[in-house]
Amino acid sequence: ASTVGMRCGAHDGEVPAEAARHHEHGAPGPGRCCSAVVQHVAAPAAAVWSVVRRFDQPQAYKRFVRSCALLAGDGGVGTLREVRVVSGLPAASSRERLEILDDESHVLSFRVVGGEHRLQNYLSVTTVHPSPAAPDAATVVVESYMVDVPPGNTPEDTRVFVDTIVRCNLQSLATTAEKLAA
Ligand code: A9S
Repeated sequence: ASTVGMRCGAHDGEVPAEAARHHEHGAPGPGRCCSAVVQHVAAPAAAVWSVVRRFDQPQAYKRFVRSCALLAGDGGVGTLREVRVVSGLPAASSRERLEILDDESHVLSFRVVGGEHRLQNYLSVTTVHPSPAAPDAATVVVESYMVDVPPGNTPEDTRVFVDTIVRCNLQSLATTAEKLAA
């Protein structure tokens, strides 16, 4: 995985324009910061998307998730989930609402609406595309986010913390999808 540059949600030229659009959050407001991470996966985009799209099952690849319960909805837009987090993080739980689930363009977006943690107003966008180099066999995943900088932290601190979690999630997503497709 690589972390992508200064513009929020910038991409590296491998991402189709219609997907890149979803990552253009604009300049973060005061006290907000953003970034994006790119992950290459050695599995077809359909396999990767089948894992990403399950908003009810983040534990399928997110290692920091201990459990997940739906509070409202059935996995479509508007679904509310409560995620409980493994110990060792400065967090206990997170309440998250599904904002976009586009099975045609392979776009998923959720927003953090509550919970016991320090990432207020976290907004995440994930897109999944066939790799231009090997469209039938390989995939590029882009995940961008925007979040409030917690009191007492800098934007740089915040990006380092969140990029680390997102990079872990995407590496685990790659392993999961590669096993699925094998
Ligand atoms: O789950 C994601 O897609 C990405 C992140 C950065 C999740 C962060 C998190 O859920 C914790 C893992 C619990 C860490 C939230 C909202 C706050 C944290 O402190």
